[in-house]
Amino acid sequence: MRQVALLLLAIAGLASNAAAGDINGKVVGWSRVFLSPEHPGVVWVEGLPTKPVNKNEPVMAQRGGQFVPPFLIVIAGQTVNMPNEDEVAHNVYSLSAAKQFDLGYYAKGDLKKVTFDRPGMVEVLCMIHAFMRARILVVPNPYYATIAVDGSFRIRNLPAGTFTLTFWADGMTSFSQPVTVPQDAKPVIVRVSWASSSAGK
Ligand SMILES: [Cu+2]
Repeated sequence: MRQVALLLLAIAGLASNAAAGDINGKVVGWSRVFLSPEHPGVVWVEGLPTKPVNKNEPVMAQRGGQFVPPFLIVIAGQTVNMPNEDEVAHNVYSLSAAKQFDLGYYAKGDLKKVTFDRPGMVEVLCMIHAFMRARILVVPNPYYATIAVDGSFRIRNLPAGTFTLTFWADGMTSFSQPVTVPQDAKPVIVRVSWASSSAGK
């Protein structure tokens, strides 16, 4: 267990030409160990009403004995296409609290779909190939962003109000921080003092 100190600095609406309600933020203290293009951190907003379901259907394929991509972010209510593009059969399932499913045995060319209704992390596994694993992060609404390697992120077009930002990165314990989006789009700086988060799940 590694203790990692975190300093979060979130700056809302700093850029003068930003649309009212954009959040420009920066997480300070997450090293590149936790933030990389392949394994981005994610930040999302809680406390907003759910928008109409996003009808886009992202894809997580089985290809070359792996799930591709191995990490996918979806919005609650979205349906993910899970085609088998391999010559061999797979049996895709999850036991995660946010979504339990078992797609059964399916062969090359088959397409199965899973709808993710509840926010949370879903671990996707194959019953036939223990080395196959992937994760799907279900965020509550479209107000989310990936966190760049330098810690920066932007969430656009939020309504005014006070919300909770939740931060997640692979290997880090997620944490939350309130943020207020002003009516008048004046710059707002939100600082969080050093906090500790343990590496692990
Ligand atoms: Cu498999």
